[in-house]
Amino acid sequence: MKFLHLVTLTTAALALPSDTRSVTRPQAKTCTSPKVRKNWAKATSAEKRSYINAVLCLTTKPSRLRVATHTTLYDDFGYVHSQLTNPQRIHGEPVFLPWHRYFVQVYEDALHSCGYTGSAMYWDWVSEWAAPSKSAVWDPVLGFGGNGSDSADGNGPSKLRVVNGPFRNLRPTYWNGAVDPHWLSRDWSPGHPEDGQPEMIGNGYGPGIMDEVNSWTVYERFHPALESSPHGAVHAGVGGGRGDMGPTSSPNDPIFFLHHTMVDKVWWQWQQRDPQNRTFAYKGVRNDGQNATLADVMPMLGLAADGVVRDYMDTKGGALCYVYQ
Ligand SMILES: [Cu+2]
Repeated sequence: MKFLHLVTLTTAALALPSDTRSVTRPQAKTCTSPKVRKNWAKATSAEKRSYINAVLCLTTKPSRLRVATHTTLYDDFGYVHSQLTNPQRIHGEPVFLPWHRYFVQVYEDALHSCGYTGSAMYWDWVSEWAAPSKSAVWDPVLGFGGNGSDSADGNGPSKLRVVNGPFRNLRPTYWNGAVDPHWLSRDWSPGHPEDGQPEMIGNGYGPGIMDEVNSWTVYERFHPALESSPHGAVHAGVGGGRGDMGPTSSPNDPIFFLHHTMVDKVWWQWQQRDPQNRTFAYKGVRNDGQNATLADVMPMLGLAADGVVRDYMDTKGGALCYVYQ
């Protein structure tokens, strides 16, 4: 029943993409002391511990969606992302950037409900592209653990269980839209030194690609460049074929949010280079064939209120109040 209800809601939202009646608009407020989003590698041990504990705490909170029994608030993020990817409503179209910006904010708010007082943090893969596996984000104590292993107990050969770190006993419920409880998995892409290719498809987010992405001056060119590589390369580099970062349920891997906070930082920096022209620059063709507008509604399927694109363009206005370090 609940599932059918959700499907109905989704269909209605598709039919009325600019309908704002069911949407919560932010109260008029000024952003006087924006939160500062930090690089994970530069955060203090106490900040990292607090973040990790809050992520684990999400697995103890009841689901806001209740679409399957025994799911938690942790699972809701993978579920919502999966549902909105099939049919495709949040990738390959202009809403990709503001929707994921909103999604990261919803996640940060959820972490706050678990005692975390800091801001979202990012994995700076732009500066770590040459040796991504050496990043502090994979630390087994103050990070997210490392690669998966096919010799580990549990998942069988189709998913490589993460064997160390604070999330080694994490059991996400969904896999690519289906109920399929499994251990958190990663399948890092190997490097090919003979071809000068770094591990985890590092050249997909190296200086050459980033210069190209940042060279675009209009949103309708900048957005697709950012979404394909680097964004897609990081998903594929970490998730491979047998890890959670690959399929549509990629928010199962807590690194997803550090990755998407970095994507958001790259967009923010692009906006900052010409704030007058770029803060509200939003253009392109939606997957339904219509032109994208700032009044477009961004669905959250009950995880949070649906949002309006305009409220998520300026990180120091509308529904948001943060900057990047
Ligand atoms: Cu996504």
